[in-house]
Amino acid sequence: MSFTRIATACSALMLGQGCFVIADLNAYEVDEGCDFEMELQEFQPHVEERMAFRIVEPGEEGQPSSLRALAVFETLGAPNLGFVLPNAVPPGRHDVDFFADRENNGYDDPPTDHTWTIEDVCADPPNVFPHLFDFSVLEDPTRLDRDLRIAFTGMGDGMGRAMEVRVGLSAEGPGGIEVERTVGLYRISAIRRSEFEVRLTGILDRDFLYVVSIWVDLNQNGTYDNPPTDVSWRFPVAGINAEQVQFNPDNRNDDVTRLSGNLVTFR
Ligand SMILES: [Ca+2]
Ligand SMILES: [Ca+2]
Repeated sequence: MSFTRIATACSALMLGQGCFVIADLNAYEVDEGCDFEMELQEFQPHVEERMAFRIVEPGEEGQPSSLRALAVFETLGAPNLGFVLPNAVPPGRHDVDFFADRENNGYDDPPTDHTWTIEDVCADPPNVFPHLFDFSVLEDPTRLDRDLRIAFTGMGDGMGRAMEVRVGLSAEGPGGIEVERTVGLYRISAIRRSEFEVRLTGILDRDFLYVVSIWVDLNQNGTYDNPPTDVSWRFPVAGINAEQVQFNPDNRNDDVTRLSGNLVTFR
């Protein structure tokens, strides 16, 4: 079954009990922390590279920092772009450590990778950041005990299209699942294979329930459009099971989402 047929089928089900409309990710209520708002400028050297952004809580003296949220761009895809992770920064001072993974082999100290830190991300958002050659050695943060690993198959209909995976920490509220905090974003600028894996390391706790939203920019306009123009899915994942998630659009009967607005925007 194609992406489009899945979306149409589930849209019809929305009238009944099979699907439900999700909360607007851009409309999270922000607690004492803030949205993580980042704006990159003139990142031409890294358009074809993987980039990772870690929101970290600095440790007490001599202690390592702790990872609180993670955004990965596989690849960056554009020299000028902004993104917002709704309510991703918890209360208290948090920094963002980010790097361009120049050999696609994970973090290396500069100048092998290009690496930067912005302190206190909630102080003056958005964090507008022109490309600089003033690099910081990044600390390896303490992580939570679970990765999110999604094995994608049957993604041939999305070939060449951008795809996003969003991960929210969920709390159950009246009327069903309610997403409260963004802990992960994984963006693929163009799907290259029908089978691949997405992995966000150390952002989940085994004892919590999360909500994963996935969308594919089927019409390639760089903007999220409600199904069936684009396709999107949403499903809960328990932290304990987060390292063995299987995703094949032909085999799933998840709730089709109607996200509103993009987390990532190109300038
Ligand atoms: Ca590297
Ligand atoms: Ca679109």
